[in-house]
Amino acid sequence: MSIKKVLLINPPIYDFAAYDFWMKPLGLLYLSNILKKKNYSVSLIDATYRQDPFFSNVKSDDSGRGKFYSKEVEKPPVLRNIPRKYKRYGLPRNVIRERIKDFSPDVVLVTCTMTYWYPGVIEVKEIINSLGEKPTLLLGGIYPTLLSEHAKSIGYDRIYCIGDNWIDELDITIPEDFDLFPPPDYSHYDTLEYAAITTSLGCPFRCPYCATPQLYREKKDKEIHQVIQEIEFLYKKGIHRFAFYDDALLIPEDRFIEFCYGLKEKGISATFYTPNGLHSRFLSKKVAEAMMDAGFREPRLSLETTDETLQKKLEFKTTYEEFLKAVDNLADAGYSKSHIYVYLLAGLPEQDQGSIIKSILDVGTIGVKISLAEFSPIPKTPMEQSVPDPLLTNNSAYYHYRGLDKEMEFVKHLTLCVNKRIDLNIPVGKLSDYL
Ligand code: B12
Ligand code: SF4
Repeated sequence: MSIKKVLLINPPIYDFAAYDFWMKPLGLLYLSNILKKKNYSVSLIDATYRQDPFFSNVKSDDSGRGKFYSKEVEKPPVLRNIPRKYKRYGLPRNVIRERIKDFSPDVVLVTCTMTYWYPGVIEVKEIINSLGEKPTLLLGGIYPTLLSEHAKSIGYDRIYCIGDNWIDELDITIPEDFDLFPPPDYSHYDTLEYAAITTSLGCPFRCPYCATPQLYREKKDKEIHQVIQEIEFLYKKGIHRFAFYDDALLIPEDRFIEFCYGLKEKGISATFYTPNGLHSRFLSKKVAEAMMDAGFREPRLSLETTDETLQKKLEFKTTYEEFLKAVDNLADAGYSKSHIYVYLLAGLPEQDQGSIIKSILDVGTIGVKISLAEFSPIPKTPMEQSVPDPLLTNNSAYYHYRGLDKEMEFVKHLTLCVNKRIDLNIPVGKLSDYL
């Protein structure tokens, strides 16, 4: 029998916290168009699509973000001691089951973005097993790429890592060259508050805590006129918010500036977001002006720490001076400092609490807001750690596992207070003000 129907599934999320921070299964959306070119009939079940007709009363903020539908679930034994609620986010199991049954696929492609989200992958397998007819079940994405042996043990018919470009069961190739990728296929969604988009895959830096260098040997760019076309197409369909998934959007600088002016030339008057931190070193005056002009809002910068010794260990992605210059450039281009967010890493090995606190106060003092990213060790990176179960590398579980609850609670509290003071235009002051 020849294969006709292919179902793409973005599974529900099992986590202590999850928020629709412009989250879309971009990998599956590219695959959808690759499959359609080969005349497959393709359908998508995105369990975390908040505008799904199943949900009612969905609220979003001004930027299109919002809470997922969730239900508390029992913690797996390895997480039992974590003093937080564990939840399942997304469409209920029976809804997913019915939709799979209705479509009756020949092949099912499941993705998984975070290594510790594998319980959703197991759930999809269980649902499929409970159905009469058994489609071919394939798993791909970041989880199987970083944790192949673990992923194999779940029992899918086959797993695909990033770089395994030939999909045997479907007779399709994921192009090696990002230029040859089709646009992401957003036709599966009736309503969209935003679209995720990327102009590139990979990053030229090699930060020891990050998986990107393990996923992509080098940075691969798409021709900017192609990305502009993709955005224009969606814009004409009424989508006016875009979130970039690039790891290194500003590199090279000239390409980014050309991109911004290209958007303007096409008359695209949308709002653009950068949920992944921007590289301060490349945020020149010209880049800041182009960003402002094109409609980039709430820019997010990567800094990680203001501690120079630690910065050296993190391979100098950016220096504090470069970061200060980037903030000045953004402010000169018209961004209010209180609308600029800065990623700081907390809970790194060899990072004591004093160093995190100092970073928070340093950054707060210049009047920009802090976004705290909790460190968790990622498989295959130089900072990988051996843990009894990948679930323990969940960023909300790992610091508990290391006995750092009190310290992390305090730095999170400090971040909230500092951000509040910035909103209220009150001087950030010193540590003793917060004790
Ligand atoms: C965009 C992004 C986000 C977005 C949302 C992503 C999403 N949809 O869930 C935001 C900004 C919200 C985010 C948040 C976080 N992220 Co993030 N994020 C990324 C990023 C940059 C890109 C992912 C992506 O969509 N890539 C583009 C698509 C096209 O690639 P893809 O999904 O791999 O798909 C390709 C292939 O895999 C294949 N494919 C995919 N599925 C399938 C299925 C089959 C069957 C087949 C054959 C093929 C296939 O097809 C595609 C074509 O090439 C990655 C890094 C990276 N460069 O991958 C980090 C990454 C996934 N994030 C990471 C982390 C740590 C986080 C945070 C925890 C950060 C923090 N400390 O706060 C949070 C957690 C969020 C939460 N709990 O809700 C880690 C993952 C860690 C882990 N243990 O797995 C990564 C790898 C970055 C890193 N630091 O190393 N993230
Ligand atoms: S600059 Fe960002 S994406 Fe690139 S390796 Fe470092 S942390 Fe990863």
